[in-house]
Amino acid sequence: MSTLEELSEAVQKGRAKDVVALIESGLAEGVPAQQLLDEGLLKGMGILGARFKNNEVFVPEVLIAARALNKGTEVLKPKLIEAGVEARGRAVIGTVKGDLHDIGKNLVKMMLEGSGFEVIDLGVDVSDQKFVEAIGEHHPDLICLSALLTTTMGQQGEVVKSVTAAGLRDQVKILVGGAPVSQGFCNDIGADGYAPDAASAAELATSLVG
Ligand code: B1M
Repeated sequence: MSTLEELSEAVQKGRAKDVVALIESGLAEGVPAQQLLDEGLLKGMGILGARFKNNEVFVPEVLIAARALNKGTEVLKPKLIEAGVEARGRAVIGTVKGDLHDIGKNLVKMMLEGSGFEVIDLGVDVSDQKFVEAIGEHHPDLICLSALLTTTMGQQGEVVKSVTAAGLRDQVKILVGGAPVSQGFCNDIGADGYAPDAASAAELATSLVG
């Protein structure tokens, strides 16, 4: 079995120590960090996600796998982020209220940092009011909203409404993303931009702020 296959297996089994060890040995062998992320960590989570959908595995297994994946991305982070990038702006990021999924948000955060943004991470289950308060506190250029559930994506619209009601809409750009979100949805709720993945989110953030 190749390092990438072993890594995918280790994520599916939620073996955090193995995940970290395999990434370290993969990097030492010269496997690119992006390949370890895409073809190891995220591939493993994709396979587990399909099994989750088919009721072959349940929330505890997926949760343990997600923790292992997050440990792995911590090790990869310095390799994925280019050193010494000039500061571009400040972003506040969070997963919206009612939603606990943070893997995608963490990747977007990492790519933003890699593009020179200072990122304030509000975590998961963040209410529209918390985002409004964060604008007052941190004065960001951008607010980044992640949602993974069809039942929580509407919260992104609530954030846009609350930021507008607070009279702060012209001070920040609002960027949305997450598996059920689309460009059409972004237009409907009046956000400034939608990105399908973490790398495009960082590119879009740069162009919105620039
Ligand atoms: Co959840 N879950 N989950 N889950 N879970 C999904 C999302 C689901 C599709 C699984 C399924 O049924 N096939 C389904 C949603 C169905 C729907 O609404 N359409 C689902 C469900 C139903 C649930 C629960 C309701 C299950 C239950 O309890 N019965 C529950 C809800 C809990 C809650 O949030 N209130 C639940 C719970 C969980 C766990 C806690 C067990 C765990 C999360 C752990 C964690 O995040 N720390 C979990 C996981 C891991 C998943 C799957 C398997 C994987 C999600 C993931 O991390 N993908 C997922 C199925 C799947 O996707 N195959 C599933 C990898 C990640 C890198 O991708 O997050 O899409 P993603 O991020 C991408 C892009 O979307 C984009 O960039 C990222 C990287 O390129 N992106 C942005 C994300 N945010 C962005 C923001 C941007 C721009 C781009 O700009 C700001």
